[in-house]
Amino acid sequence: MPANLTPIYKEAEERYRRATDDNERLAALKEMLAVIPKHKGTDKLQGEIKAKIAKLKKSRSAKKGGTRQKAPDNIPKEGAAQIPLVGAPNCGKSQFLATLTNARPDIADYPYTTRIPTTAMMEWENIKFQLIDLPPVALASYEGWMKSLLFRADVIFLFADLSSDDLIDDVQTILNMLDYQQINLVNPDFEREEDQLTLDKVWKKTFLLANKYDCDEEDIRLGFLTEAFGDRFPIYKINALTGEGSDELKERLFDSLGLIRIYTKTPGRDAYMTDPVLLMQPATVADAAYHIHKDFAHKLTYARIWGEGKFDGQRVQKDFQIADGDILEFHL
Ligand SMILES: Nc1nc2c(ncn2[C@@H]2O[C@H](COP(=O)(O)OP(=O)(O)OP(=O)(O)O)[C@@H](O)[C@H]2O)c(=O)[nH]1
Ligand SMILES: [Mg+2]
Repeated sequence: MPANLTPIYKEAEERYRRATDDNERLAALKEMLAVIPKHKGTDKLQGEIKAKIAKLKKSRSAKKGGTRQKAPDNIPKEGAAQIPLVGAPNCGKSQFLATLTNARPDIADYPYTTRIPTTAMMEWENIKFQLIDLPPVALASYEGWMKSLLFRADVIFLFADLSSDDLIDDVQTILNMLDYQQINLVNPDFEREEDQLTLDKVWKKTFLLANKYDCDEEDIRLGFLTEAFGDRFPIYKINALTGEGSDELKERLFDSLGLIRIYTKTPGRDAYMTDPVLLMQPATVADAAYHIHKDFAHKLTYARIWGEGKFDGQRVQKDFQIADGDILEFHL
């Protein structure tokens, strides 16, 4: 039986031949299918068009899947510490990030808003901490890349939601899940003893953030939270909408890192106080010089120091212990 194709069909077919991308091809094929005379003589042709449409749709959705944003399992560290925000759905992690940094993550009053990590810098005095907003740590969303990020973290901010009656269970579930992953959350003051050294377990200094401290019955729930976890973690009352409570937290965070800030100057000039060198405690004049340049440390003969408990410009040797806020002038 002849197909008897109409001019309107032939036009659509011509468009299909000339199409330069899959969207145009798909649109033309659909039109061909819509206008093709429907009788026995075109059955085979209709089948071919349908098969082409199906193939194109499949390849388009495969491409879409391929370009979907992928979560990284390693985020290069910046600033004084890398700190993932860990918590149950909806506890206010993204709100905290939005209020304390320049980032603008999605925030919503429904769970599972955050799907991939967002990184942003939180300022404190003249240094910055790197926060990572994560999807909730819950069975429904926990993926391998999250484990990798948590393994690399310097400190963890664990969130509890003071507006939720489930807050104790939520925190406990997270602790259990992470424990199962060999990630043990500990008090920032915790010092690991030699006999606690295990190769397959990591220990992460953790602050418990009791968020939504502006909600109804917040003090009652805070009481339950303190009873359950107050011995294990320091608890900070936070209002992520305003940032209230975060100053105290940031100060304690810096203390927990065991870092000191050192400033350098050249003779006859003032020190540049906005850009400190960060060193692990305990540190000496030689460590500070080494941080600036390896050769510098070798050539150094002495330094002059300004800081608490020292005479201004006091002459010190390489092995002199330095403290947070000291200004150093190196002499070769
Ligand atoms: N009243 C009050 N509401 C808050 C506070 N922090 C967050 N919220 C609100 O709680 C809801 C959830 O906040 P999100 O920041 O999206 O929560 P999340 O933890 O990132 O949620 P997921 O991405 O789903 O894990 C939003 O409507 C926020 O505005 C707070 O301290 N007080
Ligand atoms: Mg979020």
